[in-house]
Amino acid sequence: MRKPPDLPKLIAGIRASDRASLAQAITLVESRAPKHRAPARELMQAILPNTGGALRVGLTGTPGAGKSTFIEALGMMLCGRGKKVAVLAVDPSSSRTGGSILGDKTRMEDLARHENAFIRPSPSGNSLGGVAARTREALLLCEAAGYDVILVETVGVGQSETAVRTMTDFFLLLQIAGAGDELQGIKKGVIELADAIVVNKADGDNKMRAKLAKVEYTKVLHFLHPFTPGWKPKALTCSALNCEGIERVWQLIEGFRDQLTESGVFEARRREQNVDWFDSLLQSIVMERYRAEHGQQIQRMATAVKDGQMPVSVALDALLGD
Ligand SMILES: Nc1nc2c(ncn2[C@@H]2O[C@H](COP(=O)(O)OP(=O)(O)O)[C@@H](O)[C@H]2O)c(=O)[nH]1
Ligand SMILES: [Mg+2]
Repeated sequence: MRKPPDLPKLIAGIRASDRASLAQAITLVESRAPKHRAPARELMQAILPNTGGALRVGLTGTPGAGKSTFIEALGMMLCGRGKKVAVLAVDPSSSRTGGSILGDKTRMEDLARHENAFIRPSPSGNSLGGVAARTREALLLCEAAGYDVILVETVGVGQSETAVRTMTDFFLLLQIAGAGDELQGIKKGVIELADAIVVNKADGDNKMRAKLAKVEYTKVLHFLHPFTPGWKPKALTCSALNCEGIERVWQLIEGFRDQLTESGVFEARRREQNVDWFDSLLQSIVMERYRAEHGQQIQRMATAVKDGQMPVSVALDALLGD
């Protein structure tokens, strides 16, 4: 983005749901160039009244579980019903791998071409915090552009599931039936974040195993404390490849939204998520500034602590002193 953005035009374009304007706006908020910060802030302020209207769905699962295929199937189903679907990604490793979704566009060929769909690869960056912050802003921009459903995909690098959980309403874990031990290969704790576990590839020879896995997951979920107050996480099966069971997954998500809207949890959580976002940005910005100003002292204290010359409490006092 070389020329300064024409903000009024950009904002009008977003409100008119013009995809090129949306893409350009996301590029602006993803930019780390200092000269883009002020216009990016102005943009976010301007579109704020038009945000909040989408159902935000997080999706995680190990590579190969079928996330891209699932997004294509669900996305095409929703687009076929006249809904507008945006796909975003949180993948802090994508600067290395070249962007998971970008490569995946081949698996989402029909969706990528559909006029109701918008697909955006993960912003580059090596800090999860930065990637997540920019994805949140992209999400709000998609809402302002009139997208009804926003799917946020993550491959589960580091803490990225937690980051996606904190920016979405519904969190879906896509699994495949393993050989015997269903809990193998899943990072501990991810199940606890899920509102649903969907066992994919329930087709052909694999159908029976997928059904058994679903039974296992149902048992596991029964003993876990639900992440979303008042919601009992469910296990389902589907075949993203054959578009089977996708409708049931969507019904579950809509049922979730209706139930939680009724109980007030839906809105309450979004408000909390905003405060969490504010808190985590505040933390990282304050840290960044402090490090920029006091880098050398921090380094000295860290060395002293490392060499056992100073207790941590004393080093902190020396730094922050009072
Ligand atoms: N049999 C079968 N294969 C599937 C299904 N969903 C995805 N696959 C295949 O699994 C592989 C990985 O799928 P992909 O969507 O790229 O997984 P991702 O890495 O989680 O995004 C591809 O070869 C897909 O064709 C399914 O429902 N059934
Ligand atoms: Mg993929």
